Amino acid sequence: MKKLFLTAMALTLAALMAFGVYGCGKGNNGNGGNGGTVVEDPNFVVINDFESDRDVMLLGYQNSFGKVSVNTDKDYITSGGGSARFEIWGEPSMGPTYYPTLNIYTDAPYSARPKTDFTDIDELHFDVFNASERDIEMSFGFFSETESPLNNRSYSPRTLLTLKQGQWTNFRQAFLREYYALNYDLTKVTQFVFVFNNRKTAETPAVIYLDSFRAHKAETAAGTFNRARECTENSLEILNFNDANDWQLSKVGFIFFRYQGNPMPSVARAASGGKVYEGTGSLKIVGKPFGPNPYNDAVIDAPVIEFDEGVMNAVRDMSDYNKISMMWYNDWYQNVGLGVYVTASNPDTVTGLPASFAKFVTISVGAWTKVEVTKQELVNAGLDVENIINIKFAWPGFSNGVEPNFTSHPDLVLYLDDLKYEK
Ligand SMILES: [Ca+2]
Ligand SMILES: [Ca+2]
Repeated sequence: MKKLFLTAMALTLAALMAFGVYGCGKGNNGNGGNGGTVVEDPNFVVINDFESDRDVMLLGYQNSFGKVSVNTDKDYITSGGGSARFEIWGEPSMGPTYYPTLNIYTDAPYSARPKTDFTDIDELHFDVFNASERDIEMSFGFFSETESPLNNRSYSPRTLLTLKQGQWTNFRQAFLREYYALNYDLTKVTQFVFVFNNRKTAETPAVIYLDSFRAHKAETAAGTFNRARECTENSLEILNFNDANDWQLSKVGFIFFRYQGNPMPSVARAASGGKVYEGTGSLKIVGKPFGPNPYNDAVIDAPVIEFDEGVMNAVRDMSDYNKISMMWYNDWYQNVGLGVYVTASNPDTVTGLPASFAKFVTISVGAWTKVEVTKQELVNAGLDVENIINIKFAWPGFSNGVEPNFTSHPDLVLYLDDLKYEK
C-alpha cells in the first residue's frame, strides 16, 4: 500500500481537477445560432465566438492536436453563424500523458476581442458538442501571468468535464475571483486551456464543436474572502468546513487522479446532522471504484486532495503550536490507508524543492479517527514550520490486479473535519 501512495504522489503532473460544473445539456441546443450575427449581451463579454478563420487559426495547438476549421452547420452552432470544429488526433504512440491541448488566447493580437482583466467576471460559459463515437474527457483552466521568479505563468486549478457522446455540454461555472486572486493575477489572464486525453491506437480521432465562449460580468465589485480563523487558547483552525468560505476553499483545492478515464472522486460539504465531527459541516469525499489499469503498467495512481496556498497563506506559521490535527471518518466497508503529506519551505539544497513530509495512517471503518502530525516530525524532516505551504491527502483508488479491485465494492466515502493546529 505504501508503494501505491508514493507512486501516486509522483504523478501529480497528470493532474486534472473537477469542481462545480453544472448545466450539462442533453441535445437541448444546436439551435443554429441566429443567422450569423453574434448577439452582444451587455451582461457578457465574448471571449471567442468562433465565427471566422481568424477566430480559430490564432488559437494555440499542442501535442499533435489535429485538424481545426470553422463550422457553419447550424446543428453545431449555439451563437452567431459559426463554431469551431476540432478533430483531435493526438499521437497514440506517445502514450497517455501526451495530451492534445488547445489554448484560447485572450490578449492582442491573437484575440479579436482582447480581454485579460478578469477581475470583473463571476462566471464562464461555453458550449461544446461531442460528435465522437465515445465520451470524451476534457479539462479546462486558465493561465495568468505572475511575478513569480520561478515561473512567469501560473496555471489555475483545472475542471474536468466528461463530454457525453452525441450531446451538448453547456458549461456554466462560477469564476471564483476572490479565491483565485489569492494566487493568480486576474488582471493578466492571457489564455484558457483545454486539455484532452491522448487517443488510444484503436480509437478514431475525437470530433468536438466549441461555441459561444463568454464571461459573465459581475454585478458587484469583487469582495475579499473572509479568512478569519477560529483561534482558541490551544488551537488555530485551518479548515472546519462550517462556512461557505471554507467550502469554497476546499472545493478549489487540487484533486489529482489517474488520467485514463477513471471516475473522479467527488468532494462536497456535508451538512450538520451527517457525519460531522465539529460545528455545522465537514468535507465529504467520495472515491469512485474503478477497474484494472487498462495499460497494465506498473504505475499506480491515487486521488489526492490538496489544501494549498489559498488556504495556507493565512495559517502558514505553526511555530506556536505542537501539531497539525484533524478528524477522519471512514464510511467505507473496510479500513482505509491514508497518506498525509505536508510541504513547507526550506528548499532542498540539491533539488531546490520545498521540503516535504509524508506519513501513512489507517482510518478504521465506521468511526472517527484523529490523525496528527507533530511539529517535531516536520522539523525532523527538514521543514520550516513557520512556512507551511500545503497539506495533502491521498487514499487508494486504483487497481492493477495487484491491489484490490474496487469495481465490486461500494464507493469509498471519507469525511474530514476540524483540521487545525493544536498545542
Ligand atoms: Ca459562434
Ligand atoms: Ca466542521
